[in-house]
Amino acid sequence: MIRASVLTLAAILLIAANAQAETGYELWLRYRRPLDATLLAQYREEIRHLVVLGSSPTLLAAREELERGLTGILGRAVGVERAISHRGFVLVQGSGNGLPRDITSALMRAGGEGYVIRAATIGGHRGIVIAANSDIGALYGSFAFLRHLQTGGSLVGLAIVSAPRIQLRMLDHWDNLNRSVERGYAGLSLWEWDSLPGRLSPRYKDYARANASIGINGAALTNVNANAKVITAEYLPKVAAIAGVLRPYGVRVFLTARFSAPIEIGGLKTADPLDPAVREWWKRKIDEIHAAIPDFGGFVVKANSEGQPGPQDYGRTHADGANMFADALAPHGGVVIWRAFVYSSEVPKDRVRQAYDEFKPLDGQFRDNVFVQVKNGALDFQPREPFHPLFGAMPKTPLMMEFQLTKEYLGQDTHLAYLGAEFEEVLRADTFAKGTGSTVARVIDGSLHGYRHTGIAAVANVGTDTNWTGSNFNQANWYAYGRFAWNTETSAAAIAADWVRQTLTNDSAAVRQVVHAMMISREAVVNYMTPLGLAHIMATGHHYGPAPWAVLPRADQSPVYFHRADTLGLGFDRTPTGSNQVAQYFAPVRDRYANLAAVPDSNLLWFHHVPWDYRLPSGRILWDELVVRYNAGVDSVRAMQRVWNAVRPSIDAERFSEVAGFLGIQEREARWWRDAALSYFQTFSRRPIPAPYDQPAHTLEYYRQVRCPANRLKPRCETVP
Ligand code: BDP
Repeated sequence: MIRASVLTLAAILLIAANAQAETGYELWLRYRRPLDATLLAQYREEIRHLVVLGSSPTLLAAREELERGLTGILGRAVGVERAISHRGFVLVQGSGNGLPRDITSALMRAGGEGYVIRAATIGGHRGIVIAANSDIGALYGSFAFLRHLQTGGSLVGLAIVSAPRIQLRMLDHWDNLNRSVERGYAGLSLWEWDSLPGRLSPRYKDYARANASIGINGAALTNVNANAKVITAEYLPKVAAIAGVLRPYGVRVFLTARFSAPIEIGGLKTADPLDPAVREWWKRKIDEIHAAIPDFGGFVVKANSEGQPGPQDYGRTHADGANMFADALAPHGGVVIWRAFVYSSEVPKDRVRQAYDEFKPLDGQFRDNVFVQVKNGALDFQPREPFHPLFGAMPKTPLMMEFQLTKEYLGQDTHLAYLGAEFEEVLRADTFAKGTGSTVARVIDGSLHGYRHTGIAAVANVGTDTNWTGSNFNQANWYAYGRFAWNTETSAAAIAADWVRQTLTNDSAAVRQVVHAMMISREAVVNYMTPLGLAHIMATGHHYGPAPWAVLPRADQSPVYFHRADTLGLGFDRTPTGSNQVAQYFAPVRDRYANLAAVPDSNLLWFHHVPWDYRLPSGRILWDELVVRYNAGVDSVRAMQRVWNAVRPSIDAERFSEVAGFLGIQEREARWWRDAALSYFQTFSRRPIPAPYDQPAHTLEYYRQVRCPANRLKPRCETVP
């Protein structure tokens, strides 16, 4: 009896020691021992000591990460040695010096930032080589090796070569200097401006590690709705301190430039980009920034959009504005990232036409070090949009992609929506700019038009929440973005599987199920929020929850402007009989979108105003199809809940219950979306919700009264049914 309880106690202590609390803070860099005993035995056999050749800060970072990672994965310390002396080495170096010929020739395919990971015999000893043509490549290779182990990869015949397809892989923070985050749902801004540069939060380094582990190499620290203060002498030392922590991890710092800064902080009377005094002011300012941050990446600029100042205030073009910055940044090797998200103060006939109409004519007028950054769709980060027509339309201007990780319109912190599926859909879309195969991926990786430089960006979803991203599953979007930025041709499902293995569990059956749930999650959100090509029917301001009925003072901010429901039908006519926005696409995309019989269901109401009784390829009329889709969205969330419950034995208690709680909210809110939207659209269609589908739980009036607090930090809507 006594013996049994001693044993039980010992067992409990052992379990407790193994099961570290899973707060989510470690992200995908958890480095737990593999579940599979054979694999663990192989790793222990083949990995015995670490040899890192070189002592740059970047190689020290690689060594530190490998020590940490290998210790965790092997469950024992790994010796660090100066040279290979026996079998089981892991050799890391940022050059091909002294390596076997198969490795040096593989390095020719690795480029400046890529890496080679290979099983090798050196000096008669067997081991593994992680080599690159630069120290940062060696760091990326070290992370890739750890990922290989974390995802259960074998060491037998190991031979990996990898290089990024896109040069600049950015994370854009929309962080304000008061530490609030525009569209942030994960706590405060990571940047602790008040205590910088004196105190460096340990988070800065962990943030840099996470980015480097997925290949992100640039971070714009501040909001596109910029504050000129960040480039004053008061703030530059603070920025420099952050840059100092990120530098060894290959992450260069960028800032957002407020176009009117010469007036606001420079005492000038104008910010006219052709005014010599203004140009001189920016030149000096940029020299000053570079003196503080020698590898400063450049500026991200939002101009003449949503009330932000810009060159058009002085009768100048976007090119005039961008080129002014470009000229001042060029001597330092900096770039200007000029955003194409322009949303003017005049109400246009069709808001989604604007970026193309303003930017396309400027192709060829930008300096060499200018990027134009284009959102994935022409409206604004909706659950689904057709790809932006500017992709393919500016062969002489390097276009950067801008995705949004923070899920402003996809349920924010609470709803599970894996964006890998969206990245894949957009990147694989064919623009037909140069015939078949002119994918968006090939536009931004530069191979279609021979761009002189290439880039991709995503609006970050990180903050001070312990788990970084508000919910554990939102981490997957940060991760997937980095992996797609490195390799645009990768698959969302493969990335999801890696993330689950690194982050949640290595149990193969559970991995399959969770990946399935992730892969249906984005379509679920599309279905219960904006099926069949609907868009922007979210509540005003915070964009959380449904308000298709909302009419705002400005037409093109109103849901009714976007869905155009009337007694005849639903949807925005963008064909030649309407705004003719379809003309911005190349043939045959344009013809397909313009043709009601050919347009994909997923974009139907984006391009057409469709009669309620129009029959879809499913055989159902529009109204019935809408009912089916809204219900499919709810059903998918329930399916995700079932998956989550089924994998419970494989998931730690902390994260299991966090996710289960959020899925509960999501299920309730999916029904809220469905019932609110259908009861509203029903006032136009005047058709019944067919059996066997649920009737709305409440009256339309009830849904119209539901309020969410305007400034949601961790908001919950009042009376969600
Ligand atoms: C919209 C956001 C707004 C941003 C804007 C932008 O609602 O907060 O400032 O995009 O991208 O999605 O500039």
